[in-house]
Amino acid sequence: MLHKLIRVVLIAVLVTLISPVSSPSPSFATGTKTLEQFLHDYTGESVDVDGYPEQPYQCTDLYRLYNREVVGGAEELIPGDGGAHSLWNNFTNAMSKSYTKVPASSNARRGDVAIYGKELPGSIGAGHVAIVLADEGTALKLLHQNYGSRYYVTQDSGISKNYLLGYLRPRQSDTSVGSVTGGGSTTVDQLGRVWMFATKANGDLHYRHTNTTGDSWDPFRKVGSSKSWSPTAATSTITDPTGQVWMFAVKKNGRLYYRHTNTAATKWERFNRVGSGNWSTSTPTTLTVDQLGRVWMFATKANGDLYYRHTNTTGDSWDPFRKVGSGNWSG
Ligand SMILES: [Ca+2]
Repeated sequence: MLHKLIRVVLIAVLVTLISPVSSPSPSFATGTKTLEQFLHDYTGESVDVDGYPEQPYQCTDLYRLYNREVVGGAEELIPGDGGAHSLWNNFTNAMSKSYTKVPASSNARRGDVAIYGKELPGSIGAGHVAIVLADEGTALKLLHQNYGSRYYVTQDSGISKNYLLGYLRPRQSDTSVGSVTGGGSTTVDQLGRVWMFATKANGDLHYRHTNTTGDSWDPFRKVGSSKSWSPTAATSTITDPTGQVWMFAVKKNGRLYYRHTNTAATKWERFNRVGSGNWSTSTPTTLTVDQLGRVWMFATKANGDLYYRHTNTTGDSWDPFRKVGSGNWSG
């Protein structure tokens, strides 16, 4: 029995070494939706956040929803004269906390906000705002509303860059993440998307994933409260056979949390706290999935006691924790 346990632990340790781990938290400080979920929720729908004007479905309504639900930016009215061009021409201090301005001559990234000027033909001096889905060179693939007299949200390729003022790039897509000691973690979901999690040295935890073809990234998203995660224990992540992506992370105060996505991996279920304890802030939780589809977790307490448990085959409940050996494991 002991040998078997040691073998399981060794395998788990090997898995950890091969695939780095990272840490999660209780709610988003930024947006609550991924771009994928946003596309799923609104493509083909008519959206209005202000009940204005007579024809209420503007391009700016979709921008405000994107800012609220995906970027998590400050909630405010469109500045200047209220036209979409004002998002660039009258960029506010509040907006600068969530976006950086990127010139129209730069390559766009998926998730950027594209803004067109007042001279855009047919815009009646308002310009246009849209979410970039892809940069096609001289044209863009965009998600937008009220384009070509369609008063609902569409995805269109081949939209010209003529009259483009520039892009507002969500600051979450800043790529300078990763702590010196904690490392990151990765998993591949059942759609073939690569997910990465990494904690900054200041305790900010970020993640993002590729599209299904692996040739572009969604914007970074910040997990839970700022600066609260242990920068010395990497987040742990794994995908189970039902398609759920799991993540475990320990806070600086030793509280360990986990959560997983739905089976389509389009949104997160709520966070759960693991036990009541004082977990190691330097040792990542180790995860593996067995042939029955059960998720196993191993975690070390601050005092060196090592525990493990696993889910049932449907992944909706855990076996009791068991302690490994007599303690004093490396923390
Ligand atoms: Ca409106």
